[in-house]
Amino acid sequence: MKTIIEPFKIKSVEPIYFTSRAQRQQILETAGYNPFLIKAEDVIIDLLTDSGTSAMSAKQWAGIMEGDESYAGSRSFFRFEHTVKKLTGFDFIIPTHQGRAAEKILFSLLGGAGKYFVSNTFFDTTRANIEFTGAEAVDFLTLEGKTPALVAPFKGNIDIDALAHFIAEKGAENIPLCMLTVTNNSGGGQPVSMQNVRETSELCRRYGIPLFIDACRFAENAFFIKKREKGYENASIVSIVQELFSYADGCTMSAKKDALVNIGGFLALNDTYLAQQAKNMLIVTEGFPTYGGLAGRDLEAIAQGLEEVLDEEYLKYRIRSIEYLGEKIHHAGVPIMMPTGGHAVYLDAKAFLPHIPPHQFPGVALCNEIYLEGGVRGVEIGSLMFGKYDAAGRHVAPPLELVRLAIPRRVYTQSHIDYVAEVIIETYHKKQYIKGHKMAYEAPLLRHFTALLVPL
Ligand code: P61
Repeated sequence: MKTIIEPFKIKSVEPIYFTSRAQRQQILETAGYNPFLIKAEDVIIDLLTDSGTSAMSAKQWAGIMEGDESYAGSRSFFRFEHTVKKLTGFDFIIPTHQGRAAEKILFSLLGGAGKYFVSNTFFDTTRANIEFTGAEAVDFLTLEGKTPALVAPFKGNIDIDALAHFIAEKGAENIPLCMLTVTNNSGGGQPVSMQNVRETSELCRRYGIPLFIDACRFAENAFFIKKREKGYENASIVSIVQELFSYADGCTMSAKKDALVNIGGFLALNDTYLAQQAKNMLIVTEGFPTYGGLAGRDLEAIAQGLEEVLDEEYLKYRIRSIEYLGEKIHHAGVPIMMPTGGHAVYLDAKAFLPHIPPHQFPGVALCNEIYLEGGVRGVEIGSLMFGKYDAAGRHVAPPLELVRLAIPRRVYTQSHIDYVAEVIIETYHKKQYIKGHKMAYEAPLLRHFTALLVPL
């Protein structure tokens, strides 16, 4: 059969509340034109994030009941630890309440003024945790990855030559760590090839720089390797995952993505001394090392989710459902990041709204218009999230202005996605009437969460 179906049945449902266009106009105004400040109940289809929004399986819910809530030495921890070790091969597994808590610990230990951290692209929380220590976060995405309309198999790759040049210029002693984000969330959910991971690892090892994986979407990345990289056609997803981690010295993970849970994360690593320091900090900020920032039941659900996410039928459906939305709107002329990535369709707001300059936040304007049109919530990944000011106070735009429509795992059906496509295409037909926004309030770090804006 040609039709790829959801490889699950639905046992429990939640209502969707409908709003009128006039209501949504009012809601937007009240929210300061910032989609993060809209109440979830006022959203018809919520594509703000794929993080923590997965539907858990019956087996995960059963695991919730099975959770061992002992303070120390919980059985659930050992199940969690065993599963993570089997996949990553790392020696020390440290549970945290979510991804950024793992980042906070890692970068507090390695960071500081005068240090440089390098990556294909750091996600915003990672970048913020680095900058918070006084260090600099530097991205080396390939030119391919910065070209939205270009179709290429591994647009998440790091530019190895640029990285080598940077290491030679700054000195390896000033670069405590290199991180590869798989898939590359800020760059369109694009995968990183095994070859690129291997070559990055070789380069880093030559200079004694530890390589870490930001592993949030490791299974989706592995599926792309299987489908697109020569030599992996017949490899199992597990073996691809294991090979990928074998090139690294550690990872940070937000379990809220590919572990199919609503909360959780971990730091995993091989260095005994660093692991000891990390555990000491964990005790101060998160909790005892056999629960971190989590309950025993959360550890059970993560362990179960990490097994389920490796199912190839699931990954086939998952990647196809993203591609399906991308195909529909692309055929209608909507400019998107090509090809579609692992967890989201990214609209190219620069091409969608060429009349709105970056300092007027084209991505935010587009998000708000899509919400107004059909109650669909996406997230801007562009000047609001990543824009900076130079010494003269001028706005410095990031290379891409995107709107991400992130698809929660196992939550929406095909007709929900058809509805989203219709809303996007309708918005595209009205594009010339969409207006830019200006900032009314911004916080000094991660400003997009709380910013208030007004349409021009
Ligand atoms: C997301 F609007 N991502 O994509 P935590 N690394 C990577 C992530 O994608 C990531 C984290 C680390 C989110 C949630 C989110 O401004 C935003 O478990 C590649 O969320 O701490 C999270 O993992 C951090 C959305 C985060 C945002 C920050 O939607």
